[in-house]
Formats: sequence, structure tokens, C-alpha cells
Amino acid sequence: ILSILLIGILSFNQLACSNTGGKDAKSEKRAGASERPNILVVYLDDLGYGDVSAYGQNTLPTPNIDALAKGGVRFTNGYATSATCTPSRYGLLTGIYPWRNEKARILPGDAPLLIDTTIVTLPKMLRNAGYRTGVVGKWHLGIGDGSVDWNEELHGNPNDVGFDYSYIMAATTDRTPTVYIENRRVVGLTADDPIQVSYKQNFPGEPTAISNPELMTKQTWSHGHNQSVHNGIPRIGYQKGGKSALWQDEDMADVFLDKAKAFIDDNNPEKTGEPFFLYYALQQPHVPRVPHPRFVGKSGMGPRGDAIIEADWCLGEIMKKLEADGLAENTIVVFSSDNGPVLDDGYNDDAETKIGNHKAAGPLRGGKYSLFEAGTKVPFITYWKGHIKPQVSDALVCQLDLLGSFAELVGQNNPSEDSKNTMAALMGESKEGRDQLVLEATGRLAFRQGNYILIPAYKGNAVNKQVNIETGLAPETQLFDISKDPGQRNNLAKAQPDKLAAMKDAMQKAVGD
Ligand code: NG6
Ligand code: CA
Repeated sequence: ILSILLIGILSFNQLACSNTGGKDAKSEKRAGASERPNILVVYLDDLGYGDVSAYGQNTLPTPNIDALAKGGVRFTNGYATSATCTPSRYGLLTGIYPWRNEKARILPGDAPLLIDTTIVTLPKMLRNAGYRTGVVGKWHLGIGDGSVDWNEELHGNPNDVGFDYSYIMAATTDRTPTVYIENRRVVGLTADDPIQVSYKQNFPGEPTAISNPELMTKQTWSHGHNQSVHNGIPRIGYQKGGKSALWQDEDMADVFLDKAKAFIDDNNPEKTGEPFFLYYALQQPHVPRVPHPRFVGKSGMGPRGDAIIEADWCLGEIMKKLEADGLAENTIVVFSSDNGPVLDDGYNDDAETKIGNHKAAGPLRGGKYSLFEAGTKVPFITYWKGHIKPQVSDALVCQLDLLGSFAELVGQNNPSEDSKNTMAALMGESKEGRDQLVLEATGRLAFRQGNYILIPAYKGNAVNKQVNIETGLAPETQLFDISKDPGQRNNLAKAQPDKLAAMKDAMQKAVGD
């Protein structure tokens, strides 16, 4: 019996080792229509590499994320494409490098839809494979054509780029309009009190955080965020009216969780005969951090830590839901974050003063907005009960590749050259992901190949003083070997001229002219 077991283990290993991109038995099998698991992408906003206990120092309890990591593949080289939200989400949903689209920058709340409605996005590709698709949570990819009337039916929204169902906030929790949108309608509007939104000027007579600072009963701003005030919290952008539709920040986690669960109920494959894809985009721990009162004080780190504990709870609830409905063995879960961490992102919420020993970026340098590692290297976990062998993987994986990878899983064509099929790495069957990756922060690019990272010389401040984060920008070229120097302290550009030249060459080829 022992020898049979051994042979079993050996052949499993051989399969795993030989799987370096070519089609093997497993991927052949996957390409068959027989394997169409539900897909759940749980995506946090500004969660840092070190914020999760499984990645960090056990300073912040994240038991549900840790359980996912323990039962799945915990990637130590998992990346968002970008160090800010809009471009990362664009990369995730289109499989196209966001730097190819000049408009893929942090969008205002009234920006037009960024995604071309004619391309095959991740949800469209899955829909072509018979999936029912939904998005719940943060959108931040624009809506409409730039002249949206929020009181009318909305066009150019998630439902026009591949989602059958959407329940979203338009942009961010700190931007107007502070309302939920279900499919094509703002939720809860009444005809007698229409909502108006502007990013150009205030509406005559409406208070702002500047004119009426006494309205800021819950949080005050440290930079930016001094326009319209809603729920005692100042925001970016102006809005007027729509009182019955305005969200209560404290309830947002529960609202999105309920909608995510309802989507699973409505789209249970036992009922529909088809699998589902749910993109569950949580708002935490982006500013303003306003967790429900039952989480307040739980972290000892103020609202930022409390919001992360709340998000961890949300993940736990959605996993419980999958278990309770008998879907856990038939659902692949991907957990990640859109960009790295920031403490003071514009509100006085004690994030810096109460952080204690916790290191939101873990051992990495930089943070949100940064070309250094902490900007784009994020927690990245895949979990599929009974299918994925628990492990830690150092394979280079990126959210950009979910499109190409899932296309292979469900037997569809991969519509994007940028998006690579790294399904074997995502499944923990191979330690080989991509061999190179272009990274982006506020419009500038860096390049990773193997264990080296090249940051070309850029003009600009070395530190973004508002948020107190090193940008990675420097007048000289930077080259790091992150296998030896994960904190990017030792610039090898002078010591390794041949490597530098090879990296520059490879980056140029990857980026084009
Ligand atoms: C910045 C905001 C910041 C945050 C960010 C977007 C100011 C001063 N700062 O412009 O608070 O909203 O945009 O974050 O306004 S992201 O995660 O959606 O990219
Ligand atoms: Ca973000």
C-alpha cells in the first residue's frame, strides 16, 4: 500500500514540475466544459502586504483571511498592476495593462466609463462560457459618457461591460455621489429630491467642509476632502439633494455583504444550472474608514485597523455562505487588494498615531502611490476546497492574468495578449507564473523580471509628503534583487552594469517605445 501511495505522490509531483506552460493532462481536462467552478474574487481597497496576519506580524487579527491562506495558495509575489485603484481594477477586469490607456488614472466620481464596451472583459469572457456574472462593491471605473443625470437610467455602467448584475458605489467612499447604484438606478431616490453631482463647482447655497466645518462631526480632513459633507464626513466632489438615497458609511460593509450573499442565492448553480462569477469589491480599508460600531475599538489601531477586522469578518461570512449552500467545493476564490497601504490618506483618523508596531507594508518599501514594492505587491491568495493543495508559492502572479488564466480554465479564448495563462501557478500545480511584469504607479512604470526590479530614472519627489510615502522616484536608475533585498535598499545599478543593460532592454521590449 505504501508503494502505491509513493507512486501516487511521485506522479503528482512530476505533473506539477513538468507543468511549465505547455498543456498537460490537467489543463487538457480543465479545458473541457466539465470544469466550470463558480468564481469569487474578493478584492479589498488599499489593504497592504503586511496588514494580513498570514503575511505579517500577527499584530492585526485577520483569522478569516489567514484561514483562506492556510487552506489555499498564499502567494508571496502576487501583484496588482498598479499602485492606485482605477488602473488596478482596469487591469483586473480587462486583462490589459492600464498604462496602455492614458485615462486609467484615479477617476473622479462623475468620470465617464473607462472600459471600452466592445472588448471581451473578464466577466464577458465568463459569460460567453455560460457564467452568470455580478459585481458588488466599489466600482471606480467611471459611469456613462461624462454627462450623467444620476436620476435617470444609467448607461455605460458595469452592466455594459459584462456584468448581469451590479450593486456598486460609483467611485470611492470619499467621493460623491455617496449613493448605491443597483443595475441602472441609484437606490432609494425619490422624485421630489433629485441628486446633483459636480466636480467643477459647488451648488449655490450648499455647505462645504470649508464654509461649515461644524458639519464634520465624525471625521475631519487632513488634505483634500474639503468639499461636500455627508454623514459628518467631508468628501471630494460636490453634491446636492438625493437625501433619501445617501448611504450610511457605518452600514456599507453589511449592505455589500448582504447583496453579495443575495447574488449567490439568486445564482446558485443548483437552481440555474450555470456557474456564477462574483466580483466582491469591498471598500475597506480605504478612507474614510467608518466601520460598523460593532467593530469599533477592536484593533486598538483606530478606524483603519477596525475596518480591516470588519473586512476580514465579511470574508468569513461569505465563506460560511459558500459552505452552508454546499458550494465550497465548487467555487474557486481569489483574494487580493487593488494597491498597497496608506495611513494618512486625507483624514485625521489616527491611522498614523495608533499604528504601534504594525507594519502595513510588511518588509516592503513604499506604499500606495509608490513604484517601490509596497505599491503593487499585495496579499494574493487562491483557494478551492478539495482542489488546491495548501502551500506558500513564490510564483510571480498578477491580477492582470485572471482573464487569461480563467479563459483556459473554462475553455474560452484569451482575448488579451497582456494577460497570461498562469492557471497552473494559481492552482498551486506549478511554481512558475509569469517571468516578467510591468508595474505602474501614478503613470510611471517599473519592470520586474525574475527577481530583479528596474525603476528607470524619473523626475519627481522622492517622498509624497501628504501621505508620507516614498514614491520610488529618483534621478538615477534603480536596480534591485528582491530575493536578497526585499526592502529595496541596495541599488545594484552601478555594481551590475550587464544586468542593468539586460533589464533596460527587456523593459523596453515589454513596454514598446
Ligand atoms: C486621492 C485622494 C485619496 C484617495 C485616492 C484614491 C486626495 C488628497 N487624496 O486623490 O484620499 O481617494 O485619490 O484612492 O484627494 S484609490 O484607492 O481609489 O486609488
Ligand atoms: Ca485602492
